Amino acid sequence: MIFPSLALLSGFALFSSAVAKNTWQIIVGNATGGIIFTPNNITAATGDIVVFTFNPKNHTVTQSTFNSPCTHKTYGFDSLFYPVGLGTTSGFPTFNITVNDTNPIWVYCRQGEFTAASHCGKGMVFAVNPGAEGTNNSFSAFLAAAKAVGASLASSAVSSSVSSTGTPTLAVGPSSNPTTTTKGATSPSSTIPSGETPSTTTPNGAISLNVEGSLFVAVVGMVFGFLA
Ligand SMILES: *[C@@H]1O[C@H](CO)[C@@H](O)[C@H](O)[C@H]1NC(C)=O
Ligand SMILES: *[C@@H]1O[C@H](CO)[C@@H](O)[C@H](O)[C@H]1NC(C)=O
Ligand SMILES: *[C@@H]1O[C@H](CO)[C@@H](O)[C@H](O)[C@H]1NC(C)=O
Ligand SMILES: *[C@@H]1O[C@H](CO)[C@@H](O)[C@H](O)[C@H]1NC(C)=O
Ligand SMILES: *[C@@H]1O[C@H](CO)[C@@H](O)[C@H](O)[C@H]1NC(C)=O
Ligand SMILES: *[C@@H]1O[C@H](CO)[C@@H](O)[C@H](O)[C@H]1NC(C)=O
Ligand SMILES: [Cu+2]
Repeated sequence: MIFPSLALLSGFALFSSAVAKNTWQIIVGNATGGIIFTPNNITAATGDIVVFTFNPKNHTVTQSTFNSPCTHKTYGFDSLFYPVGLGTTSGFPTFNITVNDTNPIWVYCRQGEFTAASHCGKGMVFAVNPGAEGTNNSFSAFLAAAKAVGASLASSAVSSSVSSTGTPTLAVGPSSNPTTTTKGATSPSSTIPSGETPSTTTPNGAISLNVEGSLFVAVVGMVFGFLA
């Protein structure tokens, strides 16, 4: 009997498509130490899986709320820190979330949280199912809210440095850092910039920018070195 078999097969096919899951690939950071999620927003269905792949630097994937874009949502997910050395080309660690409904999911990186070095404050945010462009919970509104947090942190860092007369102390290296907050499938590398830890942030936003600028030059040099 052929017909029952076909009916069974087509029934199975319908069932399969009903539960089919999409897997979304999100790059956290980039090869040159960028402070970025790529892509930074997706429209996903219930049951979809979002796979975050950690590129160089030392980022997290942490859930926030629209209204507090750079603060860990109570009971929200958090990947913890994944340090990946510059120049790493394989074996990147990953972190997955499952999309359980079609409500927006707001995400940020909490490196440098609550300081002028905040990655979130520099725009390192991501969203699943944000509102449409032009609505009050669009991705661009979320990004703007994150950057406003960053601007506020930078201006309070500058104003606090006005009253500071001491020389900024720069801790070198990750040796004093708690290991409990780091889950590294890739071993930490000495090429991770010291500016990636809260203890190394300077009280002056302008100094941070200069550090970033010279880091970028160094990184570009390294990348060309690797490619050459
Ligand atoms: C990495 O991201 C930064 C933004 O943080 C960007 O300026 C840079 O061009 C990116 N690098 C690559 C190789 O895409
Ligand atoms: C994340 O999802 C991908 C694709 O489904 C899978 O290959 C991988 O094992 C998952 N990783 C974890 C840590 O669950
Ligand atoms: C989806 O539900 C699972 C199981 O309850 C939970 O562990 C996970 O964090 C949820 N995903 C999100 C994005 O909240
Ligand atoms: C967006 O506006 C609606 C009313 O139009 C309101 O109920 C909702 O709370 C607002 N959402 C945000 C994130 O401001
Ligand atoms: C949201 O993602 C889409 C697709 O990657 C992109 O074209 C768009 O620029 C993103 N929106 C913002 C505000 O960055
Ligand atoms: C990654 O960043 C966290 C938070 O700033 C820090 O505690 C940890 O030591 C860093 N890891 C490395 C290897 O730099
Ligand atoms: Cu980050």
